[in-house]
Amino acid sequence: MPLFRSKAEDKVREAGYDPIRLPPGQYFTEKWPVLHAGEVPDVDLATWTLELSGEIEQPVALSFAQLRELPATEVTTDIHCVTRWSRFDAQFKGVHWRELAKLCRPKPSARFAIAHAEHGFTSNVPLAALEDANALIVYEADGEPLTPDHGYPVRLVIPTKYFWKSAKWLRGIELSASDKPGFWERYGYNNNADFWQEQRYEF
Ligand SMILES: Nc1nc2c(c(=O)[nH]1)N[C@H]1C(S)=C(S)[C@@H](COP(=O)(O)O)O[C@H]1N2
Ligand SMILES: [Mo]
Repeated sequence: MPLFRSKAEDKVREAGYDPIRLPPGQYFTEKWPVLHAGEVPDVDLATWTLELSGEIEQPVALSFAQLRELPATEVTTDIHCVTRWSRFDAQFKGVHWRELAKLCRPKPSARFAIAHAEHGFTSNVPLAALEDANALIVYEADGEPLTPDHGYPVRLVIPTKYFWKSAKWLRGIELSASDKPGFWERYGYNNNADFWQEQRYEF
């Protein structure tokens, strides 16, 4: 798609960014589209917990206040949706996995991270993708609390993968010795989801 590519790159250049940041088959948007299956959940912070489970030494359930008390990390990163929009320099604030790992102490057998969200939604990544310096358990985006449609109160952001891996309305992280394909992966999306290699769909 050379024509599409050059037009898409022109848009990136006009916006003042280096087009090398645009993965193949993507176009640049300044907006932040909303994408998910099902309804935006109603979340009650008073009963909300984030649960760490699976291949860990210490099961953990954190309230929202407890999560906010952990050391915070801020990350500026590009996000790439499989439906082809890319947004540059999105700002996220939250807790890095290393802080949660101190509490739950992953076992050596832990190789995959399964994100559990409201309504039974799951997404799966190798543990290394969760440990990435720019991956984050997020409660603020662009300087504001997450809005309900972007995952309030807490979402995952895994910037090394297509954005469907970044579960909104996160309720737990399960470490597993074996991989467990999540909602979109079972629907036919590529399990690895590397946007530089255009790993979009399995068929
Ligand atoms: N809980 C949940 N999280 C989800 C999804 C979903 O359907 N449910 N969809 C994913 C998809 S396909 C994308 S592209 C991103 C979109 O996030 P945004 O709406 O904040 O842009 O959320 C991801 N996280
Ligand atoms: Mo998506």
